[in-house]
Amino acid sequence: MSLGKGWFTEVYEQGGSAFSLKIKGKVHEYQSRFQKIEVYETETYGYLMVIDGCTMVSTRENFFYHEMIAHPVLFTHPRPRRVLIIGGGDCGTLREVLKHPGVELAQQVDIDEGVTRAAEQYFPELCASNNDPRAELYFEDGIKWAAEADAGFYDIIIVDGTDPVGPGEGLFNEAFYRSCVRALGKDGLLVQQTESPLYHMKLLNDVRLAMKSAGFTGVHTLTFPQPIYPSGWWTATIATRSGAITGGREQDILKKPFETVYYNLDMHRAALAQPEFMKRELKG
Ligand code: SPD
Repeated sequence: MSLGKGWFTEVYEQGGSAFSLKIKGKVHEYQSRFQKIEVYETETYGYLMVIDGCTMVSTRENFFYHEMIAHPVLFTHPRPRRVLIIGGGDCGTLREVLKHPGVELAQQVDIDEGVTRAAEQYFPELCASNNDPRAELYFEDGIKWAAEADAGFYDIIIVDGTDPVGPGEGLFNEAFYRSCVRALGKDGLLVQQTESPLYHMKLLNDVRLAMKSAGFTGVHTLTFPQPIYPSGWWTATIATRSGAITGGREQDILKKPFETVYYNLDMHRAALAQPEFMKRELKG
């Protein structure tokens, strides 16, 4: 059976697989200087943002990604106050970061203003904290931003980029991680979306080794469901400026003063657990 008109399909050629959503129609299309941004209204997933043909966020399930890229790392750092988000233009990660009352400053640096403008229109719930006095939004090159940041300024850097092609490519290499090591304080942590554990083991290992070579002392890859991305399963890799990554601040997770849909202490522990093939194959 072939799906055509009335469906959005992202084909993942290397995996020999595809993901489709039934759509009512395309409601937004914008070719920015960097990439093509589209938004579809779907039958059952609300709105769907697509960049250069790849699914980014849907109304129905973005909580998996945004909660899991933000809360595990924020609940691992002993006292996160200054957070830098590189990418993240749909503002969903920013909203999760600002749920933490101890955060004093959250800067979001995305190269493409077009992503944020589309999110404001079709995903206003993700942009709900954009006017929080602790939030600063910049539309600049995150690689340059990290390279020019004051040494030791940030507690946490979250790299919420696209796949490692196009504008996102430079966020996956040692030179970028070196800038991040410099920009982080002594307990500093970086977390980055690192693609699918089923399809992208080489990339995962390249990233982990590059993080170590750049000066991070420990790396840990966590996994979580991601229904709209290739394979339906995704990773984020946390890197630490000093020591190793152990569990989170468990008492604080239990008492978290905000609502989540997916994240809790059990999910934090589950995300840190490593399946056998990852124990065998992960390097770094
Ligand atoms: N295959 C798509 C990977 C995109 C990861 N970033 C998504 C942005 C959500 N804030």
